[in-house]
Amino acid sequence: MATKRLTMAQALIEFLQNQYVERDGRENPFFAGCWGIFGHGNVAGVGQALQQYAETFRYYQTRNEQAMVHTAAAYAKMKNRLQTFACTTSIGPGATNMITAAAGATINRLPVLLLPGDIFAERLQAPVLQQLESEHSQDISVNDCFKPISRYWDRINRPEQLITALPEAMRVLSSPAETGAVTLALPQDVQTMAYDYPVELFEKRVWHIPRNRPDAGALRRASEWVRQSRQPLIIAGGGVLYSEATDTLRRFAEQTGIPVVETQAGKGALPYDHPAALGAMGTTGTEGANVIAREADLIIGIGTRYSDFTTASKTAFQHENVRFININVAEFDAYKHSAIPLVGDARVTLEELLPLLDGWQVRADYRARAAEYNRAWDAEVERIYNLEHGPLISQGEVIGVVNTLSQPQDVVLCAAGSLPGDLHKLWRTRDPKGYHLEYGYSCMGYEIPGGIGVKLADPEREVYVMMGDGTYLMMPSEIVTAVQERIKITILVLDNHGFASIGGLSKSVGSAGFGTRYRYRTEDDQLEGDVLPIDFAANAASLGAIVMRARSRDELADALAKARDHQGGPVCIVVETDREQGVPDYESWWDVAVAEVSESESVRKARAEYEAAKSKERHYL
Ligand SMILES: Cc1ncc(C[n+]2csc(CCOP(=O)(O)OP(=O)(O)O)c2C)c(N)n1
Ligand SMILES: [Mg+2]
Repeated sequence: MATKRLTMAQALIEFLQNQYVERDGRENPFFAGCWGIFGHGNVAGVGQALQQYAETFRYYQTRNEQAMVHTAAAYAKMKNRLQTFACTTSIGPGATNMITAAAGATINRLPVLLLPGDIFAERLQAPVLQQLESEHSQDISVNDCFKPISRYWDRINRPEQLITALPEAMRVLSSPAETGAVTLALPQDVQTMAYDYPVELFEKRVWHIPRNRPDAGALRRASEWVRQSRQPLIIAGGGVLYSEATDTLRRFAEQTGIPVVETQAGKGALPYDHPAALGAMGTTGTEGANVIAREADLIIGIGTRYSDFTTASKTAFQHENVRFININVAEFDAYKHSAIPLVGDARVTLEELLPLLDGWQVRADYRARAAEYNRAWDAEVERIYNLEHGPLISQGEVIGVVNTLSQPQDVVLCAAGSLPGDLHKLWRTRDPKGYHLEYGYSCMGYEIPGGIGVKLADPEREVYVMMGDGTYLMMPSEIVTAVQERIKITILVLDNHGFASIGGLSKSVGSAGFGTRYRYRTEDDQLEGDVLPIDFAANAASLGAIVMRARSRDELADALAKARDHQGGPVCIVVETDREQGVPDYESWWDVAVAEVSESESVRKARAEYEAAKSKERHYL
């Protein structure tokens, strides 16, 4: 057997650069490179190897390990999971900094390969700098914290263990059903150990991404349920986009007349102006989506995991005999709500279901009702886009200006705060990849690193990163990365002096917005003094971004035009918005548990309202 003598780290990088994926005849390398920060736990092992392979496997520097995992996940999302990055760190804090974003990747079902350095396998040196010791075992390090958030986890204690670990890592990363964060913990001494690896390990390997087909019996039963239904509704989730099933979905909706609503991850499945498009579903949904969902007797969930925002905390579907058909690559999701599980790829499953529905469609008045809701919703969007609110501009107007001045293929990106709900309702999507919300983990700080990932994945598109002031403060540091890599993203910071979203939530649970404003501490010990003097524009400028401030719609339009012309680095536009001018809710609810006992009258009142609303929650058995 021919062998090649390499360190474990060299073997790892040589393997990674030879992994490819193929779907529908299109093939590409699975890894676009490696992000990292070096410390003693990886500099001599993985660091040395990355230097050795630098010409064929690009290394990117991040400022914060959490950020680079967001970047990798956003990149993978934009690439419909067909390409991602590896991420290398030192041991200890460098490693655990990745945990938050790794959980985000796994929740959002996005592949990322994590390569945290680990404590010496040899152990003699213990406790090495940054080692958390355990009194009960020498077989534990902080990297064990990755276990519950990884879809595959391994520790490479001997160099030859790579030979069996790497194919498993690739199997999981490239599996549409299994994918998420994959962690290979790499003890710093083992990274540097040489071994005679079989040369086959380094040959080009293509992982074929399957389009699995559902069970024929389940398909037949599903088609019978559709034919029996009077008011069916399709919920399009992220799986529709990952499967590139949007054209098929459109044909399906047009032939059957079944209206379509969208989750955060599924927004863009149909263009906003398609007559079957009822827009956002659930807690942050449109009126049409939520009224039709309430009455629907059959829900066809496609590529959705039915988060509480989609089901309005299990209050969205109120028809006495509502039934579910779920199309999902993951059995786990397909079985939710006692559905007929169509375990399979969204595109081929819709292709197989459609002929079974030949000659059937919804009643004409139901089709017309959906089209009417689509038109009415667009009028509502138009109203909010043009509020002319003053003296400070409203968030809805900012969304309107950005949407109006962006091109159909441009990407809006967001993750946390009040913007995700408003964007879900208001953004007019014209392209399946034009709307990028990280709303599985809704992780503050995702936005700037996420924007970098999207731009790297598709440099032809303009990327609009929309974020609140709170989330900006979590991770502004990646502006430096965008400067370093000359990555053009347009960052819009909507400054409303703290957490408008959670402040509003706090009021709704009777707690008056406690602790959610960015204000000085007062003499009577309240965080209710003057507004904190944070200069976001100066902050962004200090990190190297081109900055502009906008106080009105005209100034914002002007700034966006200038931003479009600028190339080769990040632009940051800071807009002060009116915290109190929110976008309404439409026929929906979200379960946030309210204190059962309290001395506060407002909390007791909120609790009473809460119990009334909660009574509508249902099991779907
Ligand atoms: C890492 C993280 N911590 C906490 C939260 C909970 N949270 C959700 S929104 C929010 C406030 C966001 O503030 P900002 O970015 O200013 O947006 P706004 O609410 O003002 O629109 C918080 C604290 C979160 N989503 N992520
Ligand atoms: Mg804010």
